[in-house]
Amino acid sequence: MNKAKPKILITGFEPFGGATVNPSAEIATSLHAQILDGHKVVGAVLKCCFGESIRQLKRHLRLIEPSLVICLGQAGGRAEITPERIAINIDDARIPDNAGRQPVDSTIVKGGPAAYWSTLPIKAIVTALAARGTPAAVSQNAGTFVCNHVFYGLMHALHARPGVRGGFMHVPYLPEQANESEPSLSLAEMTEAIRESISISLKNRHDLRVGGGQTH
Ligand code: PCA
Repeated sequence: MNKAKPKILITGFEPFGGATVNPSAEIATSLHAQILDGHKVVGAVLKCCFGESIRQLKRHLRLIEPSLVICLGQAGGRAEITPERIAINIDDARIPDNAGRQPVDSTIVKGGPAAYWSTLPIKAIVTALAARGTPAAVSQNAGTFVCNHVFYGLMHALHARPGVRGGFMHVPYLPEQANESEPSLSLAEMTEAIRESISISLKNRHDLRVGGGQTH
C-alpha cells in the first residue's frame, strides 16, 4: 500500500507596501514539493490582506491537513531570521494592506484569547541556525499588521487541531531590496535556514530550555 506522506505547510506573503518582491513568498515557492525527513512540503503564497489571508490559510489547512505549519513573512530592517514567540489578538495597521484596508485597534477574533504561544521549538531553531552561522534570534513581537494577523489566525485554527504544531517566522530583506545601510540575507541562505527550521521542528516536540540570549 502506498501510504501518503505527512505534509508540512509553508506559507509566504505576496509583496506589499509598493514592493515588487517578498522573500517569504520566494522561500515558500522554493520549498514547494520538496520531501524533508519523510514529509512533503506544500508551499503557498497568501494575499497581504486582512481577512482574506486567514481565509486562504484555513482553506489550505482543510485541503492539505498538514502536521506542521510554518508561516513566513518579511520584516524589512531585521538582520536575523526570527521565530516569533507570541501572536496577539489585535490588528493595528500603520499602512493599508493590499486591498486598501487599514484596521486600527480591532480584535482579530472577537472573544478570542488575548494571545497564543507559538508551538514551534523557537529556541531550538535559533540555536541550530546560529550554530550554522545564520543570523537568528527569538522575536517577542510579530507587529500588528498582516503577519501577526495570520499568525493569530493560524494558532486559533490549530487550537481546534490538537497535535498539529505551528508558528510564524519573520525573515530579513533580500539583498536587492535593501539599501546599503539595511541588513539582508540571500534567498539561498534563507531557504536553507527554513529547511533546517522544519527539520528541527520535526525532531523537537519540546523546546530547548536556554535562557534569553539574543532576542528581537
Ligand atoms: N510582512 C508584513 C505583512 C506581510 C509580510 O511579509 C508583516 O510583517 O506584517
